[in-house]
Amino acid sequence: MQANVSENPRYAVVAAVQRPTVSDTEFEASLAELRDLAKTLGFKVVHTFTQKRPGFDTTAYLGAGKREEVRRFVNHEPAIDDVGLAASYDSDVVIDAILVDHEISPSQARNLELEVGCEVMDRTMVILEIFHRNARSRAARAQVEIARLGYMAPRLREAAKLAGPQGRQRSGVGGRGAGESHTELDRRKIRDRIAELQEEIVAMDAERKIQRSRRQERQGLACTALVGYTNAGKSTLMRALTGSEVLVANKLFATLDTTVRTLQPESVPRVLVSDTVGFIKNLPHELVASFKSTLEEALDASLLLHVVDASDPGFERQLEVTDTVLAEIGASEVPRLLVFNKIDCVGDSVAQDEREAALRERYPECVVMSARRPDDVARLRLMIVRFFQKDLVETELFLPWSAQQFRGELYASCEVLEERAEPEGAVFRVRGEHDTLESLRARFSQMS
Ligand SMILES: Nc1nc2c(ncn2[C@@H]2O[C@H](COP(=O)(O)OP(=O)(O)O)[C@@H](O)[C@H]2O)c(=O)[nH]1
Ligand SMILES: [Mg+2]
Repeated sequence: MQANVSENPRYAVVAAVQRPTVSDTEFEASLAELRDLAKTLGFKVVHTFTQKRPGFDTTAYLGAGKREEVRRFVNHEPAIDDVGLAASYDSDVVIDAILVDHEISPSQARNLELEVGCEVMDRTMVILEIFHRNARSRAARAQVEIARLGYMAPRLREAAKLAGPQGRQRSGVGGRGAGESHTELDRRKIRDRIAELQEEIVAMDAERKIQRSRRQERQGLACTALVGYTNAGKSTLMRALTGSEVLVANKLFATLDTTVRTLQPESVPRVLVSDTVGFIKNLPHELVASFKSTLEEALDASLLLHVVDASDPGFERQLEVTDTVLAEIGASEVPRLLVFNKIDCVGDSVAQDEREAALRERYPECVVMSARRPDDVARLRLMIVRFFQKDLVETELFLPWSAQQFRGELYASCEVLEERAEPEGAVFRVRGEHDTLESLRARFSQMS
């Protein structure tokens, strides 16, 4: 996901209505999550507008006064009551979007867009865009397209109204992809397309399972994937573990994206780390299927790093949901390392020690750490490497002096722990895969 953080920053404001049934804590948590999601899309959120209302009316999500406040803010006009909002961001910044923390109706969106003068994206659209960017397999792409079509269908007519007789296309994120190419389609065509995609998914399902097992066998790659809720620190850990921004130049992944990198410093075997689309606390139910299929790519990993924000009061529930969903997509069999991150965010050092002890007691195999502490990251790296080395064996190989041209190959195919010279040649103490080492041994013995 990190790779998609936009080349040129775009700016947005967030707006949300708090209804009486929603507690302050819930409301704040949802807003914080929306801001995280916005960041994932490359938006810089410059302000959050909130309002308490008993409900929404059918045409307007925000009240008239609030809409005017947002309009003035977005258009760099002074605030009405001199609250000083307009001065809180640079005058040359252009606000590209207003992000609304609910799924709003097409007409609510259209009205707000007309009034404020910039694109409106609701929570569902923000999430759909993230899935769209993260869906890599054909099945995931199809699933996300279904969700997008379902979402866009009722909005197309509103978009057409907004565009006016010239048929101007909506710009920006919301108008791209499924939206853009389907503006002319009527609802029947959308239904047909959805049905077609669903058939494709069924057909792909079988094929995909075969591909996955083949892919792993063939490549023999050591892959680990980071899974967990948005904001748990997956991308931060990914960066800390892989260090460089260098793309993995492996054919399998080169076409995908930069969310796959090599564990650094490199190990034997070389370990690939991949980031996945994060779990979302307030995931609209119509997006569940596309979320799961986007996450399914985590199944290609041999080890899952389940990252949990230890400082989040709701972490236990998140942990359960993650486990359940992983089971639903068939990932229960994939070995898993439970990583409690952000321990540095839990109060003072006494509180941190207490939390760590409690976590260790409850989840004996877990890692408790902070992605901000290099020692912790190094420790996690070692655990990952150990996992992939557990099937490796140690042995000694003898290479005659007359066959030193094989040194390079030896070093490339296993880890050399020690090397010593003997009268007839060099003896290497090595660690590697059993089969690899035995085939080397067989060849070296022919040399003497
Ligand atoms: N204090 C602290 N902050 C962290 C830690 N890990 C991540 N963060 C911060 O938490 C926020 C979310 O991290 P990110 O990696 O984007 O989470 P993701 O959504 O799981 O990819 C960022 O602001 C990070 O800088 C940690 O261990 N300690
Ligand atoms: Mg991330």
